[in-house]
Amino acid sequence: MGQIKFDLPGEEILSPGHFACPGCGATLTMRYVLKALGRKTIVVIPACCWSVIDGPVPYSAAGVPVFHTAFESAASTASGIKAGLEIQGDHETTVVAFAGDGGTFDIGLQALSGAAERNEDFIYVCYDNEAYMNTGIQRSSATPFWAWTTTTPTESPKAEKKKNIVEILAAHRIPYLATASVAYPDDMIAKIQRAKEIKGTRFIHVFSPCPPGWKFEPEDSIKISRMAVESRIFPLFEVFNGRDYKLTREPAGTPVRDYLKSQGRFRHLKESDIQQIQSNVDEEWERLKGKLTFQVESRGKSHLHGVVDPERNPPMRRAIRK
Ligand SMILES: Cc1ncc(C[n+]2csc(CCOP(=O)(O)OP(=O)(O)O)c2C)c(N)n1
Ligand code: SF4
Ligand SMILES: [Mg+2]
Repeated sequence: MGQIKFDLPGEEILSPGHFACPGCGATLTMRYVLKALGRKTIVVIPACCWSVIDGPVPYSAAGVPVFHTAFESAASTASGIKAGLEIQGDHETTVVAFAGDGGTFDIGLQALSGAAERNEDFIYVCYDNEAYMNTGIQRSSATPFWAWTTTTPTESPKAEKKKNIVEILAAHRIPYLATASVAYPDDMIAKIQRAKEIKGTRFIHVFSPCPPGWKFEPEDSIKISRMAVESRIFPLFEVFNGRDYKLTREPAGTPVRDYLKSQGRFRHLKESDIQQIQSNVDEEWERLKGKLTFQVESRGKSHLHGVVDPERNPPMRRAIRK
């Protein structure tokens, strides 16, 4: 595949002196989030790899104020910080909860659901590396079906499917949610910038590869992320008000086999397991297709925007329906 070059907008806010492993998707995610939001941002980080990546006190690689909070409380802490800023008359600063999949799909879900139900005014970014990486690669409810982790060894890999966090958040009817991938930084930055313009709870679910946790070489992070999108394992889309679904990239529909073969955590899979995973992915894709409200945006041609509920949010340009 030829080289793709991007002109990434925005200032480089994340400093290079961080503690992440090479090829860390979670760190690229933070880099793009900060580029998209700028310096008037406060980041809330619960216990996760990013508690370490940011650096030891008094150092911080993030380049913006960071509030390190308890594992289960990213969404409630972000709600409180936003409320405090409002009381001080600061209506400008963006508050971002930045949490892993364990802190989002599992232990932080109650606080997140409460905040989403109240439509608290912050952006929640879940960097999903599909396990509890910081404590040694334990299974989370975001771990994919049949994957190896240290708590789901190859003799009994994870027998449950990945929890559909996007559908859970969509059921809260929040104004904006989107999936994003570090392999498509232009798409991710556009989504974060769109989220910034909307008031209320906004949720971004980012596919964030982890070389030591998934067992692959750091230089393959982007290739693997691209394979996840193109095989429809992790489609890129947006949901407005829990109702209007819009695909932002038409996936090629490549077989899941290449993706699975690229990582040691799937090394134990038999051909029948791969077929099972392919049929699971096909089923989810058909479900998603059935929900799409919008045409796919072809770069530089159409200008489709979602409809945001005017009662909860400032009006946006109307979308062109199918
Ligand atoms: C209440 C509580 N339980 C357990 C822990 C230990 N702990 C710290 S980070 C972490 C894993 C976090 O996983 P995830 O949210 O997926 O982020 P990642 O480490 O993968 O970046 C765990 C279990 C904790 N800090 N607090
Ligand atoms: S263990 Fe994974 S998520 Fe954590 S810093 Fe290393 S690459 Fe990033
Ligand atoms: Mg994780």
